[in-house]
Amino acid sequence: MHVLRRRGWEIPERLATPEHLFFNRRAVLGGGVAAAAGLLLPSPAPAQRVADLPDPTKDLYPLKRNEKYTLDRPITDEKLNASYNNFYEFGSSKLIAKQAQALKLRPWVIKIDGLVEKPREIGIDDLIKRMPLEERLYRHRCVEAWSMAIPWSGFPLAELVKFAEPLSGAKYLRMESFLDSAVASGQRQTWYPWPYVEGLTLAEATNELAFLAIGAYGHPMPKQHGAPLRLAVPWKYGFKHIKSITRFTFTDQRPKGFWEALQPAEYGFWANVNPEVPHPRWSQATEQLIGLDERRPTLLFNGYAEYVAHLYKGLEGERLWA
Ligand SMILES: Nc1nc2c(c(=O)[nH]1)N[C@H]1C(S)=C(S)[C@@H](COP(=O)(O)O)O[C@H]1N2
Ligand SMILES: [Mo]
Repeated sequence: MHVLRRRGWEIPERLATPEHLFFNRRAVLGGGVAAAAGLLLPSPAPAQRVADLPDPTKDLYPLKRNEKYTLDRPITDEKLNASYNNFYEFGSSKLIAKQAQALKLRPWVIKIDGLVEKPREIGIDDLIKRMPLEERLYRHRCVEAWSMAIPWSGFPLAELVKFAEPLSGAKYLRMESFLDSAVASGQRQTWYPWPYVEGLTLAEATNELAFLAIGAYGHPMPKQHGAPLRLAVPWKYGFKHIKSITRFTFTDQRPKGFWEALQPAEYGFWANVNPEVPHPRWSQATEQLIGLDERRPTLLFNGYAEYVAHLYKGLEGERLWA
């Protein structure tokens, strides 16, 4: 069975057809692909077969590490990181890794719309092919006062912005996660404002630190970390790091994030890390390093001030730190 599925990837049709059309057609045609590949075996149900395809990005790894971004702490143990997650689509506990395996990663179509030259849809693999890939070591500081350090693989968000060709009126980038309550049980909890949304100013989105991750720890992104495409903005609290993105919208309206929509008294748009500004219910002065028996003082902008402090000049009157 494995060989059959693998060959499905190698047929010329895949190379000649935009990915999202290919997948859609394939799902419709079912056994047609196997027939085209000259295989006469009966094929399993199309939906099941699409979900079981091997990850087409796995041969990209390992990616070359960009040594510019260094850590002041060890990389978090991979197993721990993969079993301690926030992904409310799959429940409010940290133990959602198992449930998250229900997420189907292909086809994965990304919509780019709003104030752009030309709205478009692009399959994740077609997008990845166009982007300059690298590995970066980033700190991650959750608003809940714990932190990790992760080797992400991916590409600068600025490259996606360039690809999208925003119009001059675009001031913000709104990002949206997948919406599928059939696989994500948390999305059946209708009191949450699904889908998960986050936003950045265009100046933030094109800052060199803003990164779109497609992998972690030298391989494709585990589902629980937000495969196949997840944001990393390490100077901001963790909830800005939207997972499993399906849509990028360029707009002149400040986007309202999932947590801001749910609890505006506690969570806002900027959400920059600042140890001196407490959350309404707890201090942000220190953080627990996950996997290490250690609490450390939290750093302003999570230690990334030299890259991003200039973005907030003149905005001191705003609520920059929640
Ligand atoms: N779609 C989506 N993205 C999300 C979340 C979520 O619940 N849903 N949680 C956020 C929070 S609060 C954190 S701390 C990080 C956790 O990422 P990790 O599980 O890879 O550590 O994801 C962020 N992105
Ligand atoms: Mo978080």
